[in-house]
Amino acid sequence: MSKVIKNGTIVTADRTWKADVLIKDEKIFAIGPDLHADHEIDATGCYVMPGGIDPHTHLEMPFMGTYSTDDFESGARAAVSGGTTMVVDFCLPSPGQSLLEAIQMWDNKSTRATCDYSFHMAITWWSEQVFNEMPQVVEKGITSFKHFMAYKGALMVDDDEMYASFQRCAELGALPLVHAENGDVVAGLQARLLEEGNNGPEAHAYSRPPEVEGEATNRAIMIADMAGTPLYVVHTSCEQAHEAIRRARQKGMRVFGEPLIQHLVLDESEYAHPDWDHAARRVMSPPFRNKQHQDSLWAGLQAGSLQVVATDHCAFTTEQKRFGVGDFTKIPNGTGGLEDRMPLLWTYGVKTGRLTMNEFVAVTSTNIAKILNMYPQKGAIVEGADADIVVWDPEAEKTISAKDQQSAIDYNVFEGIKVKGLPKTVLSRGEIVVDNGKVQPKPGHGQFVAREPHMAVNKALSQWKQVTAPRKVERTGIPASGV
Ligand code: DUC
Ligand code: ZN
Ligand code: ZN
Ligand code: ZN
Repeated sequence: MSKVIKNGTIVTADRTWKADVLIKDEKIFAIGPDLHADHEIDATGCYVMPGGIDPHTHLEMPFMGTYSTDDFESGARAAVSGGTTMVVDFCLPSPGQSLLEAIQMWDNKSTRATCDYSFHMAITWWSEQVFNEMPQVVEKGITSFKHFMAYKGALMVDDDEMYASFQRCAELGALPLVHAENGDVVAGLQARLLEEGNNGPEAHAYSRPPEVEGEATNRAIMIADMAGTPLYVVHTSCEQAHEAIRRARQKGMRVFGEPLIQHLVLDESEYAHPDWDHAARRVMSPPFRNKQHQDSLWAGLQAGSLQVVATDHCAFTTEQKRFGVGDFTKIPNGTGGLEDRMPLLWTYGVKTGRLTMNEFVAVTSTNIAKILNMYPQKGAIVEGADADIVVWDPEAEKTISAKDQQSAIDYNVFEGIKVKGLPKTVLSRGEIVVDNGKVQPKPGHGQFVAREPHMAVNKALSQWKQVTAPRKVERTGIPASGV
């Protein structure tokens, strides 16, 4: 059945114009005046934009002795209800586990997704096996590899391993990603804070100051430069990290930075809240920062030195957060945001005049589609693109509340915030998944999006070389214990 979105104003990353959009067989078939189809969607007074892409989610992920509560079903429902039509989730092998086996697990988890999805692969350990599996991962359409510079003793990779993996990425045309925090310093600060009797959620923020992020971001950028590869820095939360990215870009390096909506909207005062649960629910890494850091992130989005707004959606219930009563290092790290990213960014970005509507589309969809090499299948309103479209009502308002959210957790870190600008109708590959503000989940409709590698720097693949004495890695099973 063909569909047409009529009477709206199309907003893309590069232009704004009035036209109808005709959809056939999951794709955009035509764009122009006066189009007709079997089913008409009225977009009078609305903007018609590429569906959002959230390139940073952790759905049903084994982490810190538990699993994040939103899975691909509730997570994708939350995504579409907020205008996001694609997520890129982190496939996370436990140290010692085969990358291909981990993909199998993520394939099984994602079968009930309502919207399309792709994966990044996490490099949580380094060995000849990992080295040899990386090309096979790329062949499966997973062309980005995440490295944790924090979570020492669990997910963290050392510099020699990171350098070796970055070189491997360079020759495969894959994009390395980093979680940039100095894990050694964080571990030291955590131990000292606990020794001094600081065991509450506020100590989480003290243990991860902006300096640990700035240092690690600089280090990752320099290592990427020496390995000859671009770099994508996830959850850039502070001026120190932003400054490193700006400087690298000015030198001609392809380094990308990704602020989260949480860091743009919420600040460190949340951790001083007298209610333990309130503060613990907001524990994530990196932690929320002060106003100066927020201003830096907004400036980066405006100036183009930061390119993408994501969520790092990793949702834990209050009960799970309470694993850390008496020891903040055991509070599962993570917050939600999938559902609220686009309305919040519209409210705090477009409505305040910080971002144009076209910039809004760029940072919520188009830029990451280009960075991850899936443009214009995703992130575009052009003939032939997937019909992932949000009809956005700039006049619709709501107050964010856990009681009407799709996420499976029992609270919302944005509770009580008023947003103006909401999705009215959302299409995922031509299927209506939000109809007049009502979510119509289609579990299983979502498909895996395979991505091509970028042009490889060096097609002649290298041979395995041991970097230093092999790290002792024991199969820990799933979930990764102690992580
Ligand atoms: N940070 C979080 O807060 N949660 C998941 C992983 C991460 O790096
Ligand atoms: Zn007509
Ligand atoms: Zn991270
Ligand atoms: Zn993350």
